[in-house]
Amino acid sequence: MGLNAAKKIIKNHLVKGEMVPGREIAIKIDRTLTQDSTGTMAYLQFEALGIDRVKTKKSVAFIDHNMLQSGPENADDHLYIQTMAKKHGIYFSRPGNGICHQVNLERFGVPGDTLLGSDSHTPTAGGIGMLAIGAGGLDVAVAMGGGEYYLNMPKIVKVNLEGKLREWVTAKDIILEMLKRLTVKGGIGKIFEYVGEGAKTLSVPERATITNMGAELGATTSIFPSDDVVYKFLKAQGREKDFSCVEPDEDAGYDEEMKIDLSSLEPMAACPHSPDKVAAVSELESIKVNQVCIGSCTNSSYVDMMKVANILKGRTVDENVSLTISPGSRQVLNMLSKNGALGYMIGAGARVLESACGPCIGMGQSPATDAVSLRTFNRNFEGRSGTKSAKVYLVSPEVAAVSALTGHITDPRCFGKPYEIDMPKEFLIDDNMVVKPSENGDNVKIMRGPNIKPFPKAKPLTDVISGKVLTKVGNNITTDHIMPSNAKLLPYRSNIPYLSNYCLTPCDKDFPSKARKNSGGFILAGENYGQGSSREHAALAPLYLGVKAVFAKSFARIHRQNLINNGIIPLAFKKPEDYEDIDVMDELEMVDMFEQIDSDVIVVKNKTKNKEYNMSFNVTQRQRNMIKYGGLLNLMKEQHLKLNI
Ligand code: MIC
Ligand code: SF4
Repeated sequence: MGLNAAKKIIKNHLVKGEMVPGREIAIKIDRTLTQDSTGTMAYLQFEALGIDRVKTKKSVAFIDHNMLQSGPENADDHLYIQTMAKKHGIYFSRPGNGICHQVNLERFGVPGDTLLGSDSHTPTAGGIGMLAIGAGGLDVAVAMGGGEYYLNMPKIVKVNLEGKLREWVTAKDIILEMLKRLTVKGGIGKIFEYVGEGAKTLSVPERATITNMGAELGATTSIFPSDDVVYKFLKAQGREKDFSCVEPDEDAGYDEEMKIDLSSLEPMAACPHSPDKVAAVSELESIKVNQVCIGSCTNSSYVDMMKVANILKGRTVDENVSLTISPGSRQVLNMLSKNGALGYMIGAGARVLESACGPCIGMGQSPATDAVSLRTFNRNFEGRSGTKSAKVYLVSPEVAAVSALTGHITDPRCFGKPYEIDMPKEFLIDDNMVVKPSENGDNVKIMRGPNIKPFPKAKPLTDVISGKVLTKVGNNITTDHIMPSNAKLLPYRSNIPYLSNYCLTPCDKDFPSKARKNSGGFILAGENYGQGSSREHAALAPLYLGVKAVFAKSFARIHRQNLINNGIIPLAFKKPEDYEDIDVMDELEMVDMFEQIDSDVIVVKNKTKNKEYNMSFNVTQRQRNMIKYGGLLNLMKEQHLKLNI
C-alpha cells in the first residue's frame, strides 16, 4: 500500500519509533515559529538550554498578539524577543508585519518541511503542504536547539472532498461542517488529510482556513497535499524555489476515511460558546448583531479581504453595528491600500485595525454587555472576547460583511451574485519588516524589562503525593479558563507570579487563594481538559501555585504535554463515574510513587471518603522520566545537556 502525504513527511523526518498509530515517535523539526504571547516564555526556556544559535533551517519570532501598549510591559517583551532573536540566529517579524500564521504562509512556509510553533494554530501551514504542529514553548525551545519533537503517531484520516462549493458557501463552512460532525474532541490523536476533486478546487487561503481550525477539532494537525495550487501560490509570492510536490500515492492507505460533498453545504455559524455548536445561518437570521469583527489567522487573507471590501463598497454599516477589520498581514493591508479596496472599507464605516490578532485574543474591542458579536475567528469560548456576557458567533467573512450591513445575522445568499476575486498572479512582496539575525551574536545585549520574571521550575517526584482537591470543573475546560488572556493579562505573560492570581478564576474565583492556603493540591476535571491554546502558562501558573496532579476524564493533546513538561501528573479516570464521587476539599493521597510511576495505572486514595480510584497513566517512558526528574528541563539536565538552570 502506498503512503499518504502526511506519512511521507513523517517518514522523511522520523528519528525514532515506528509509524504505528498510538506509538511514540520522534521527528526532526526543520522550522520553528513563535509569537510574542508564548514567545517570551519560550525564549526564557531556550536561554535555560544554554545553546548559542538555533539549529533549525529557519526559526522566526513574530510579534502579533500583545500589541496594545498601555504600559511598558508588552513593549519590553517585544524588545526582549527582538534581542534574543538577533543574538541566537532567529528571524524577527516586527510588530505590524502581520499575524504569524498568515505571514508564515506568505513568506516562510515550505511544503514537505516540518514546522513546530508555540501556537495552537500552527497547522495553518498545512494549507501549503507542511507538517505543522502546535506545541508548548518548552517543546519549541528544544526544537530550536536541534532536539527532536516527540509525539504519539496519530491516525491519518482521509477527508475526501467531493463536488464544488455553491455560491456564498466558503471554506469556513467546510471546517464548521467538520466541527459539527466530530466536535471539539473529535480530532484528538488524528491528522486530517484533505484530498479529492473538491480539495483541488480550493485555493491556498481557503485550505489554510480549514487546516487552521483543525486545531478546534483537537487534531494533531491537518494537511492538504502540495500540488499545482500551492505552486501557483508560492510563485505569486516569488517563492517557487520553495515548492516541492507532496501528494499521496495513488494507492495510499489511511487509518480512517470520511467524505464531505461540498455542493451540499450551506453558510453556517458556530454558536456561543463553542466552535462545535454549529447551526445553519438561515436558522439564525432573527438575531440582531451589535459587533462584527473580520480578521484573525483563520480568515484574513487578501482574497477574504477583497470579498469583504466589495460587499461593503458604496454601502454603510448598520447604525447599531461596530465593524472592525484586521487584515492578516502587512502584505494584505498594503495591497488593499494600493488597489483602493481599503477605501471601500473605510467608506462603509469599518474600523480598520492593525494587522494583528487584536479582538481574537481580547486585545481590545470587547463587546458591550450581553452583545452579539459575529466574528470570522476560530474560537468563541465564553469570556475570550473580554466580555463574559457577550455571545460570539463564528462565521465566514461573507456572512460577517453582509450581516454588518443588515444589522442581523444574514444568509448572504439573499445578497445577489457573489463577487469573484481571483488569486493575484503576483503578491506585493516586501520583507523589509523582517529583521535578520546577526552573523555572530556575541555582541548583542539582551534587553530584559523588569516585568520579565524567572519561570517556575518543577521539582523531582516524591514517593508520597498528598493534598486537597482545590477545584472541580466540568467538560471541555479551555486554556482560556485555566489561564485567561485579555488586554489586562497578556502583558504579564512573562510574569507567572502575577498571572497565577487569575489561574482558573473564570471557573472558580477562589482557586488561587485556595491553592495558596493549602500549599497546592489537585485539580479535578471532566473531558478534554485544556483544549484550545498551546499556552504553557496554563501549566506554569498551576505549577507556581503548587498543583501536583490533574485528575480528568480526558485531556487535550498540547495541554497534557505541557503539564508533563512541567512535572505535573495528568491522570485520567479509569472509571469516569469516579469523578462524581470526589468533592472539593477531599484529601487525596498517592503512595509508593517511585514504583507506581512506572505503571499504567496509579492508585489514588481518597482519605476523606475512604475510597480508592484507579487512574490511567498511559504515557511513554520518556514522559514518565519527565515526571520522575521534574519536567523536561530537569530530564535534559539529567541527560547531561549543558544547561543554565
Ligand atoms: C489563541 O488563539 O488562543 C492564542 C492566543 O493564539 C494561543 C497562544 C497563546 O495563548 O498565547 C494559541 O492558540 O496557542
Ligand atoms: Fe492570533 Fe487569534 Fe490566531 Fe490565536 S487564533 S494566533 S489569537 S489570530
